[in-house]
Amino acid sequence: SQVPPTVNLDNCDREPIHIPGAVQSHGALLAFAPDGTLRWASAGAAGLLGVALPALGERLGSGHFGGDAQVPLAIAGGMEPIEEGMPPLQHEATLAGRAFDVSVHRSGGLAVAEFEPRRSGAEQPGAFAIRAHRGLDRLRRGRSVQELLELAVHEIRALTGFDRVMAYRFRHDASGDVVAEARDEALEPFLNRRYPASDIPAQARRLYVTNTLRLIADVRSAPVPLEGSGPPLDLSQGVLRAVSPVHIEYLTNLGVGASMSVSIVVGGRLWGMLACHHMTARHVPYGVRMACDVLAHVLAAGVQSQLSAEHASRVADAASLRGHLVEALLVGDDPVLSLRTYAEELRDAFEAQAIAIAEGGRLSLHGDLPQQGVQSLLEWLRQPERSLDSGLFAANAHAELPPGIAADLGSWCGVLALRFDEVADAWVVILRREQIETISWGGRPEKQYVNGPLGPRLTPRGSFEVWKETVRGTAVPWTATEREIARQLRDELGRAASVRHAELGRARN
Ligand code: BLA
Repeated sequence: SQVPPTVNLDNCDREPIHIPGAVQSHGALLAFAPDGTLRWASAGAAGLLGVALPALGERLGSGHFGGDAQVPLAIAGGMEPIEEGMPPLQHEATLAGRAFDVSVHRSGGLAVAEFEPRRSGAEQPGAFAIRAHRGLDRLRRGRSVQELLELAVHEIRALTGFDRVMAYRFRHDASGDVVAEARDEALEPFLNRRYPASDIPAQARRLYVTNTLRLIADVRSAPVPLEGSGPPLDLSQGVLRAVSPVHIEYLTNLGVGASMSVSIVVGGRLWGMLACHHMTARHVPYGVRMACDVLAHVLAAGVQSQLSAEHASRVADAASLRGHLVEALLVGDDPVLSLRTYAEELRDAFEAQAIAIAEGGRLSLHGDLPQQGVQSLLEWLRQPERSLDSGLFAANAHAELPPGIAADLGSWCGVLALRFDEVADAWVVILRREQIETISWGGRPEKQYVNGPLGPRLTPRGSFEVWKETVRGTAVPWTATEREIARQLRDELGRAASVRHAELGRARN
């Protein structure tokens, strides 16, 4: 087997999951060289397919595949039009009277054919196509990112019958939130839970950008080894690739019997996933999986356009708020009083939790802020050696502030400070709380999970505890857009302040 002898919590981001040397047990894999020589076969493939196959190292002949030339032709088809790394081509085959879905792709110069038996009694393709089409139609009506995700989890659940379907949205640091969920009422809700980046290691995320759907049909069944020789077979584009044992333990601890996830790729990045659980084994037919994949593509396109719209409206709102602030500053006598009127709008525009406005020794606080902490922060910022980047200071961790100030600020770890008037020493300080303070664990505390050999880490609660450790003393970082909005705010308030000083000067003369 290609799997390192011990995959554990410390090395699982280096586990080569693309070459597991095994497939899942619900199908069979055969890999042929261009001359028709069988190079790799999953153990017991002939039995699962019910036909004679060439021995390893032998070439395909007329006696194989029940004499049906269609199958070898389909496999050979995988050599010609598809390049390495491209998704599989799809075929159907009937072997010994049983129907199979056959996915063929190219890997390491070989044509890799993966066979999945079709369940009898499956829905008629025509009826299914109509259902899938209606689902897509409903999805297209989503008018916000949240609405799109809620529609998507319901549609995927309706198409597949999974016990639980979640929309998982990645955050700035690759941790993720369950932001929508459709589930069997009997199951504990996972909505609003947050998981650390390490629950889906980097190599898995990279793989999921190109291979956007994977099914783990039976978590409890042992993987079937590949037999053959040569360099390990890369199954990145495969549909039967055996799953990392660490992830199997996670799913087992959760009591999950089958899992499917579909990537939501936005702008070439893994933006989120639709993650499905079934409490028992579940083989989702290839055609249904493809419909889910199409749905995820439509979803991703919808998300992308909603995100651009949200960005545009945020920038526009900020511009109009700036207009109000400048006007207030110009007509009012007292900058602190003038800006104070807009404290709540400012706070919301920056998705912050508090605002401080200062001029000289005066300080106006909005939100549950410690006065001493803000005062010592301002004293520190005022020091001439503090080189502000065009009048702006941004931090999102206690570690970026002197320890004494961090201690005085308590749970306020995110600081975006702008000095808009050097003469009057006037500041707007926007503050965010520690991430831990802004989210609570959504699960029932009494819910006990069974632990596997790697312990409680691989359970939702263990996972959440890990997330808390990794973000202690940090706030959500300020985005490029927010810094830009802050810079523009500083510039325009600065100009308004100069105008005021000039007018006051004239009035005095
Ligand atoms: C893969 N981890 C995954 C996947 C998900 C998660 C959705 C995609 C595979 C799938 O469809 O099941 C994570 N799944 C979750 C989370 C929830 C969920 C958070 O349902 C919450 C309800 N996993 C760990 C740790 C490691 C790890 C600590 O928790 C390693 C240190 C590894 N996760 C891991 C690996 C994969 C994975 C290696 C890739 C599996 C594969 O494709 O082979």
